[in-house]
Amino acid sequence: MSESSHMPVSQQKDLHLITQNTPNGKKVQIALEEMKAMYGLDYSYEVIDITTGIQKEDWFLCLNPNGRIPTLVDNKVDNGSSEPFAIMESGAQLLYLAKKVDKDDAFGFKDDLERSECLQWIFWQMGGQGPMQGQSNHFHVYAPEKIPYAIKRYHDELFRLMDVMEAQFSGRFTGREKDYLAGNGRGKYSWADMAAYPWAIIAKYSGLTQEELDQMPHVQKWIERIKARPAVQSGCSDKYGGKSNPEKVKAMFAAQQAKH
Ligand SMILES: N[C@@H](CCC(=O)N[C@@H](CS)C(=O)NCC(=O)O)C(=O)O
Repeated sequence: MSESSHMPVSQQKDLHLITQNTPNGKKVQIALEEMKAMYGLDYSYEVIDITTGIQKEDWFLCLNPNGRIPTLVDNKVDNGSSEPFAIMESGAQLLYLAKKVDKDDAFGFKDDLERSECLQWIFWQMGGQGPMQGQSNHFHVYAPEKIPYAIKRYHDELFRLMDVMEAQFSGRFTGREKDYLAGNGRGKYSWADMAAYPWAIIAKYSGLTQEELDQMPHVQKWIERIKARPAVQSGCSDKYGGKSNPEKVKAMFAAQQAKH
C-alpha cells in the first residue's frame, strides 16, 4: 500500500493530535484548547483528510488500530520511556488528558460520586450519542439509497438521546435543574460536556427537525453556554480544517463499502 506523507509524530510537541474537524475530532480539539487556556499547555496537531483513506494506512493503524480520527500521541510519557505512546478513542483521550494535564480537576471532580457521574455521561456519549447519531447522519445524509426503516430507526434514537439530555438539564425526573451534565447542584462544565457538545450542535444536520429541537430548550441553552467559551470556539475553528465536503464523504463510504 502506498503511504501518504504525514508529520513524523515523534518530532512533534509532547502532546500531538492527529485530527479532522469532525464531531469526534472536536471533542479533543476543545479539550486541548481548554488545557492551553487553563494550564498553558503547548501541543501540536496535524489535520488529515479522512476522505482520502489516509486513516487506513499502516503508519496511522500503527498508532490507532481502529483506523479513525482522532489519535492523540504522548511523546513524553510520565514513566520516562522515550517511546511515543498513542491513544485511540476520543473518550480515552479525554480521560488521558484529565489524568496527565488537569491535575487540579478544573474540568473533572475530586469527589468520587461526581467523578462517577462525569464518567457515566462520557460512557453514554461514547456508547450511545456518538455511534447512534453517527448512524442517523449516515442514513439521513450519506447513504446512497434512502432506506426509510433505517432513517426512522436512527432518527428516533437520536431524538431519544437528545431528550435524555433535555431531561437531565430540565430536572424532569429529579426535580433539579442543571446547567451541565455532571456535578452536584447545577453541575460543572466538565469532560462530559466536551464530549457531548460537538455532536449535539449537529443534531439538525443528522436529521432532527427544528420543531423537534424546539422541544429541547434546556439543551439549546446548554449549547449556548458552552459555545460562549473561547476555548470551545478555538477548538471548533477552521484552524483544524474547514467543513468536510459531503460528496467526498459519500465517496469515502462508497469506497469502504466496495472493499467488503
Ligand atoms: N469511537 C471513535 C470514533 C471515531 C470516528 O468514528 N471517527 C470518524 C470521524 S468523526 C472517522 O475517522 N471516520 C473515518 C472512517 O470511518 O474511516 C472515537 O470516538 O474516537
